[in-house]
Amino acid sequence: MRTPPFLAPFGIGLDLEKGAMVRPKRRLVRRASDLRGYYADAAALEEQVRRGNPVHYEVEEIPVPETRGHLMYCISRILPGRVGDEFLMTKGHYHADAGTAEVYLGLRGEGLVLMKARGKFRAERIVRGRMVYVPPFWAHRTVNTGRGPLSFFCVYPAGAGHNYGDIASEGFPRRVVLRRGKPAVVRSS
Ligand code: M6P
Ligand code: ZN
Repeated sequence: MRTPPFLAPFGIGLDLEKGAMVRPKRRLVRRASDLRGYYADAAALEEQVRRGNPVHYEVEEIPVPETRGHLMYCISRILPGRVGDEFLMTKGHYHADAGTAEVYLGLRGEGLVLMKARGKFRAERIVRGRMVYVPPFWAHRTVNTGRGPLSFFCVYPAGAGHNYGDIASEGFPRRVVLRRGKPAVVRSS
């Protein structure tokens, strides 16, 4: 195993009210067109792509080396809205190094962290002041069920990597949809 790169300590600003990183150095922006194949209502997604291809979520980082020993941290912000009746969500992933965990801390808004592993499924609520622990081997996807943006802080081993392929092909066993005016977790058909 390689020795982690030696770095000087540093501090950064987090705007906890906005749920944003102060002066992020890297920003991952995912728009409707990046989410093709993830939502049940593909036609509703294409309609969004045609109508300006809006941003669905963003991840802000001041990155550290992506190697063992370091901890990557970020703030993710999922915009409010739906594709058809399904609430906006992240793609979701396993870690490429599957035996690595992740911690989320809710900063703003409300949502659910969907997790699956070895035939099991769990959904944990995420809101300001609530921490969600994603254990090793659990795929994770976050859904914004609120009327405003959902922001959360994340920390995970910097060498973990993202495995999207398995989720892109298998999906999650449940979806989060609007039913009678409220979010509901339903079986994926
Ligand atoms: C969280 C973390 C990030 C991830 C982001 C968006 O903040 O898990 O590592 O990139 O959510 O999720 P995804 O990569 O699944 O689109
Ligand atoms: Zn992760």
